[in-house]
Amino acid sequence: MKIAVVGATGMVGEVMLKVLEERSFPFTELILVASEKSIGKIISFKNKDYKVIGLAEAVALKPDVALFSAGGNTSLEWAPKFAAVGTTVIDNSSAWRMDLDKKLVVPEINANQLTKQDKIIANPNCSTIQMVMVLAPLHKKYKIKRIVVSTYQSITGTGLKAVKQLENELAGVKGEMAYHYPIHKNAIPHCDVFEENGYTKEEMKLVRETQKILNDKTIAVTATAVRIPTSGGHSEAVNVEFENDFDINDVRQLLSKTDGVTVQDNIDVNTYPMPIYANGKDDVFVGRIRRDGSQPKSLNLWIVSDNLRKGAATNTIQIAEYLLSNSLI
Ligand code: 11C
Repeated sequence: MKIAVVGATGMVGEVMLKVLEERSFPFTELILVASEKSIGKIISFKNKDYKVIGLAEAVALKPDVALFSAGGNTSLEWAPKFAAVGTTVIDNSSAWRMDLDKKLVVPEINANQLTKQDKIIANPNCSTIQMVMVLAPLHKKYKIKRIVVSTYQSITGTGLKAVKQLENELAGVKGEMAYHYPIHKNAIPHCDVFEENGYTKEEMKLVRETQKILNDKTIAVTATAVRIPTSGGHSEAVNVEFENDFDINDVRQLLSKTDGVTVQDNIDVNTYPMPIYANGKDDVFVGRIRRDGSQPKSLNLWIVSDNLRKGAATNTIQIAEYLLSNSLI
């Protein structure tokens, strides 16, 4: 079992290595891959040093599975080359998510669709993963009609350049900007690029990916994605309207029994999810669970998760674990 991590020097790549180690993912060979400028770097994993190699060299080694987090363009060019030598690619970028032939997988929800023929598998966007983890069981029971979501996204979702921007601002140092504006003491309603319809690509991922993962194009979704100066996780205020009415205690009970979801909801003692709690954890946290009094059959939720873990690295590795335990690789 040879495993490659493509984008091993990036923020998600680093967390992938941590998660592989924590979960004792069973491999015989670890291949660390990055772009030209990082080739030759040494990365330590379980007290052993590994030299980072380039993409062409990695393809020639024919890994059984490659965990990609190296950006959309790298995925578009290189995932097919790995697939052609028999590697199963699990890709974190947005490159393949909406491709009709590719599966978009959150293991707790739809890993059962996977087959041996799936050589490029897409990992959803972080803000989508945490939302559908909570909404999938509710959709099954009450059928969702419409979702209104506003996100409060961590700078770590943008990458190292954004983390550096905030550090520079805090230190009062001028430096390279990841955003058009300062992020310290700010909230920027602009995640990823704008599309022609006036929404950002991040907002449209919440629309399109949710429908694909929940396998229901009738679900109406509208989103506003905002960047805030936090690390540790993305937060989301979610309003959901259902076809069928619910009992609020049943909703709480259902969510507390859902694998990968932790209910943190006790306003009497000020308990609710926050990025400082989610940071470094694999679960998705949900709280502020309450009926929307302004219209029937509607619910308000507050959902928080570590965007680099369940939103990226952990979900990818869970897909690999599923493939392995079902003899699909
Ligand atoms: C963000 N969600 O927080 C993004 C990061 O489509 O995989 C991941 C981008 C993606 O900005």
